[in-house]
Amino acid sequence: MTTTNTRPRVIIIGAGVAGITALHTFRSRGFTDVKVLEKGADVGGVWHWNRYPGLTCDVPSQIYQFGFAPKPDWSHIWAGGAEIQRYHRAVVDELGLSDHIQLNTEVVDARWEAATSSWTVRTADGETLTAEVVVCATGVLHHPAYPEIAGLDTFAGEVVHTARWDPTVTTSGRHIAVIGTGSTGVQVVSALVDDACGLTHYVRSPQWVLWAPMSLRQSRCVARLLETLPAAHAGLHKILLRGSAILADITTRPSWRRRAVQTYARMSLRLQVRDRDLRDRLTPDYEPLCKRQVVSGTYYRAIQQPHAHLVTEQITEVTARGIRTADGREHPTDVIVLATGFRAHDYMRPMTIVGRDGRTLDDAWRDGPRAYRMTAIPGFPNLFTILGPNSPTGSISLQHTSQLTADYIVHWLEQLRAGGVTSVEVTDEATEDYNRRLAEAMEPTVWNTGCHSWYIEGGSIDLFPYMPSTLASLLDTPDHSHFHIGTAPGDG
Ligand code: N01
Repeated sequence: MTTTNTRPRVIIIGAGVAGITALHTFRSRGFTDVKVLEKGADVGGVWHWNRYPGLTCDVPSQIYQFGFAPKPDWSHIWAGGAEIQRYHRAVVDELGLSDHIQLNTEVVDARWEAATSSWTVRTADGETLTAEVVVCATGVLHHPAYPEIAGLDTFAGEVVHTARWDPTVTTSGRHIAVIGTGSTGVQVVSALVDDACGLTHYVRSPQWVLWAPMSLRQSRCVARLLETLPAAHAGLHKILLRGSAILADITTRPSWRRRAVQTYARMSLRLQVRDRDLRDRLTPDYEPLCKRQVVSGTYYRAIQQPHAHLVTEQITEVTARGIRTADGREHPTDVIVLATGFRAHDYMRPMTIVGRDGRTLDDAWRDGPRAYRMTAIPGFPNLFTILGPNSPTGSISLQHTSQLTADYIVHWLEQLRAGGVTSVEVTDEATEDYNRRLAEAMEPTVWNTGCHSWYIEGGSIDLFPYMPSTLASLLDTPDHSHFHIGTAPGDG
């Protein structure tokens, strides 16, 4: 039976997928004093901040949803960004979570107060809040990475980053430059090319682009069936979770299945791009599946339109009129679209987080982010992260990982609720040991065979090598011997 108690008070930072999952999970387990502080003007995290043309989830929507809020009636198999964002808003409203989320509130500082075993949290507006527990659900893909290109600030036209899209920028009938060829660059090129007067895609490192029918609609009959048979819907979700584990396995471990997908990637390029020179320039210098996989049903067609151009020469500078490349050519441009990704290194920053004995997170993570079971950090009592260091990425459901981590945190909230326990802090030894085992587990995977992920390159957050089943078992047995348990005076 669920008991209610206002202690511990919990502050969750961030109202994206992880923050919404945590809020709902904690409340449904009887924790009533839970507040989410969200910097943005709405919930949704990346789906609130990213609004670029063509934004589509490249993970099927029937898996890209909360287990506790199934949505049978997605319009497409791979839903667009606006529909996903509406879903987040609807979930928050329908589950009665809105009143617990404070929008437009940026946390700038969180400090552990040993005397009261609580965190003091300050916001950019000068508000001060106190809670026994802080949960950072701040997301890795948050801070846009702006490239350092000489002259970018002298450009006379408009410059827009995909992660902060400006809807007032006109792209129709203009010459557009898109820089970057990750999942975002490929989507934005496909979306802008039709109405542009000319579009040039600047590709520093070509990517393998797996063909998939991304514009496929989900049939109304499927929606009706899933609506009528919730058990079948839940079953489909489970099957898709298993499928994502197989995909993660394909991505990380050498096998015949991996080779089959690699062949499919090569065929996707070969069959869609018949021009040999263009194909050569679109061919990466690494094996397929060595980076987070890009999926598109339209990119290769888009780049072959007569008014589309692929430029693989290095960019040397931006001039007032356009972009100059290493061959000395200046490419006239009206709008520069930066699809240059995120500063993953800045995870949980620029907040100042000060733990026990004045230790800052910057100190603790000087050699890179690390945590015990992806969520607890030595030196930071009563503080947890969701989708933190080494969390599964790529094809594994973020909602599922968030749910498992939130359930794990609930265990510690229950200890704090039971009375007597005032603080829980993972030990250094347990964290060391966990990260050593993590490195060992990665040994037979591609991450140690010269194949690097976007996470390793961009932010030293490695792909977690475990599958959802083992992930669940890693998170479901909190081990008290690995934690310092603080108790109130007199409680021993
Ligand atoms: O960013 P990226 P993204 N000059 O970091 C290039 C998720 N996502 O926004 O490879 C020229 O992948 C850089 O070139 P290089 C997904 O998890 C999900 O596309 O460094 N180019 C690269 O091509 C993904 O992993 C969905 O040589 C420069 C690009 O910019 C993550 O977001 C949809 C440059 C950055 O690629 C990030 O993807 C979209 C320079 N100076 C995204 N600087 C879903 O559907 C950088 N680049 C779930």
